[in-house]
Amino acid sequence: MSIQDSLQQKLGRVIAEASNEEIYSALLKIVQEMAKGKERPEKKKKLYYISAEFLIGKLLSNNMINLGIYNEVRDVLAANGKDICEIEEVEPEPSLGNGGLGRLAACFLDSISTLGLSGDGIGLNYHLGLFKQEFENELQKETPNPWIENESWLVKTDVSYPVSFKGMTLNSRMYDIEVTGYNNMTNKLHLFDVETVDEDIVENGIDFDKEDIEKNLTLFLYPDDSDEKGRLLRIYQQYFMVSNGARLILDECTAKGCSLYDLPDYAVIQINDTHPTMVIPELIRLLMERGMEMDDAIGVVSRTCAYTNHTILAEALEKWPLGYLKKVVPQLVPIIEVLDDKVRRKYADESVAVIDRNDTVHMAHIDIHYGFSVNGVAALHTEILKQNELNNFYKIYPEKFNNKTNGITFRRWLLHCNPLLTEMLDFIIGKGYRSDAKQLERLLNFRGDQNVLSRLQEIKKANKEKLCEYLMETQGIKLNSDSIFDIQVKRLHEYKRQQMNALYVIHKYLEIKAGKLPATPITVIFGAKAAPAYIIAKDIIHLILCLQEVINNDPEVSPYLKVVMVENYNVTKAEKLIPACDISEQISLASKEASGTGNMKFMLNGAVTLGTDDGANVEIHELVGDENIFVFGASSDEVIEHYAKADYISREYYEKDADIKAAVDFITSEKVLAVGNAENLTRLQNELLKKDWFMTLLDFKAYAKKKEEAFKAYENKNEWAKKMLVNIAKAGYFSSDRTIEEYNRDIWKL
Ligand code: 26Q
Repeated sequence: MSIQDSLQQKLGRVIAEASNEEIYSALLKIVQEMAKGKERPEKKKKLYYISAEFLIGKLLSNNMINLGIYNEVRDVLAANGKDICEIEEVEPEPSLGNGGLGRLAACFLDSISTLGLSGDGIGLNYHLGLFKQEFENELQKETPNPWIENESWLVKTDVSYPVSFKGMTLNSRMYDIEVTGYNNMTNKLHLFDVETVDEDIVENGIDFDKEDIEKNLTLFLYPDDSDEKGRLLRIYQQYFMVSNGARLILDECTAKGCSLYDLPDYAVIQINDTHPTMVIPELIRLLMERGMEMDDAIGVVSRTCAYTNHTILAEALEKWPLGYLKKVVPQLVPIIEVLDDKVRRKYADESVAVIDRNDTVHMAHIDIHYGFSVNGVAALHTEILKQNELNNFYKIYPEKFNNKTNGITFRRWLLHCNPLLTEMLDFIIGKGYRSDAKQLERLLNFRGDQNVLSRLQEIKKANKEKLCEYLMETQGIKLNSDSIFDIQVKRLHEYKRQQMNALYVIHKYLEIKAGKLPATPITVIFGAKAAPAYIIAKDIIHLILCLQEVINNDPEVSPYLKVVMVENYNVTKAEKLIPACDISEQISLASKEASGTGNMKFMLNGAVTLGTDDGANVEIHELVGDENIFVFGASSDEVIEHYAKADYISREYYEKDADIKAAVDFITSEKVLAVGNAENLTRLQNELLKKDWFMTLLDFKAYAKKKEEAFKAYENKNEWAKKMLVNIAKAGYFSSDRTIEEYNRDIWKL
């Protein structure tokens, strides 16, 4: 049946008369039926990717692209007076992740299906995704973010397990989301839920009773680790996820005839950061329950589990007081004690213990001792793990350590979000790059082709215009599509240094006020959510919103400089922002950003990176060469040395440099105080002067200088277009298809 016919059949009437909502729900059903027909037959060995977050974003268009029906649907709709973009607007975004780690898991599922590998995701069905961000009085306000409607991608299964906590047993329910691969079969994302969750317990914003576990277990996605409260609830969530996951895995393997002693031949479990680490003791417990000796169970589990580390920020490494585990999951405590005991018998080094002298359980240590693989997410990150952060473990288990540089799915981050660029690429280098991303390098042959360079500029301009329209509609902000779009979008964190970008904005404002005008107007765009309990992060948002007020309303300055903070930055907004970007801000303090993946998305869409040699920026730098990237700042070695010597004093930089002083002083100037709060602004200023843990002032001058260089380079339109071209051509390496091939080759061996 043609798309036209099946749409009409589902709608029960002609397309032209149906509402966007009706068309969305009809398409959802069509896609689900098509996906069902492509389910993978069971294979002996399967990957289980366990993650507390899957930031999948909207699914309709992506699924249609992967099923190969997107263009036909778009054309049928257009012929009936409907715009596919408006249908897309109807779909709520499932924001089941905080940022990079969750989005990575989603890209991986896409690539696993696309490569035809047998692998499912296991996670939690949060009823409310990451909070919705609203701006009120130049401050972030959090509101609930529901995404489950009557018609949704979730398919209820008959899988259910009783999960026991101290003094309470909860019955789970498994829901599945079909993950369609590009021109290939489908795998599943299994999301576990409890049927007793009650959305009505949420009040004023996103508050709720943290102790009513039956009603709140899968109610919310945790908005980060900075929230001191609710740590017990976090343990409930984690155990619920892994206990369900472990039973599903054992059931599926036994159904395939596995004897449990050969579990590693049937299953490999990738543990996405330490959030699912309790799967290790839980699997050991379940195997023992099924009659296995403890030592055998430990051996089997250790050959099944592999761990990915996503951070070197010490404060983000999960550690649970043993007392918490006793309160929530006492059944795991004796097992964790044995795991600790075995380590202590073998290694005198206190720093590698599972339970430390303060009775705190170090989750990553369980993964490293009792998993067969430990990987970092970019070359530099893995080196830092080996040489610094996890050096004591590396000395014990050098063979376990390996690098898997992150990647992104080109289906979403090119084909879907940038149709104009896709069309041009199809035309000049053929469609092969869609499944073999390295073929993007063919673009290099067109470096001297004036038509191609002009077309790249036209496409960028068109994408900027589209973004302008969108921001006008959604936030009532008028932007100039002929200005330079300089964009920093990512979670708000001091190490990512949005505050350094904000200081530059002040610096530029003061320059313009003094009569020094930029050759081309500049638009600085931010998008970021701050964890609700992360005070300084919220102060930084406040500063940016105040600057937006002050600068955009200053008629002397606003023709040359505009600042915009996009509200509620999420996957959907990323898809609109990234294709419109000229300069991609990747300015973390070197050594702190494990990889970054936004940097890859921007590059793929023809933005030029302004960044530090950190995370995957290092690899971008190597690929595109010095002429096609703007790199500045202290190196990771220098930064690590500053920390070791504790010799960085931010005030010295403030006092000896007039530009730094002027910019920092401006935070509490009359102009800013007229629109903002003294409390927030003073606190932020003091933080920069007295602490500045992430060394903003250390790198500020080098940053400002490099940014000027980038702006100057932009003036030569043709040379800039060549930089765009090289960035796109070299982005192939960052396809998550490549990343997944490496995981499979080195770790999963499916
Ligand atoms: C921890 C404890 C309690 C509650 C929450 C958390 C928590 C939640 C989310 C800790 C960390 C996260 C998210 C981490 C994350 O997104 N890391 C990013 O992972 C990306 C994919 O590998 C990298 O590209 C980024 O560099 C890294 O910051």
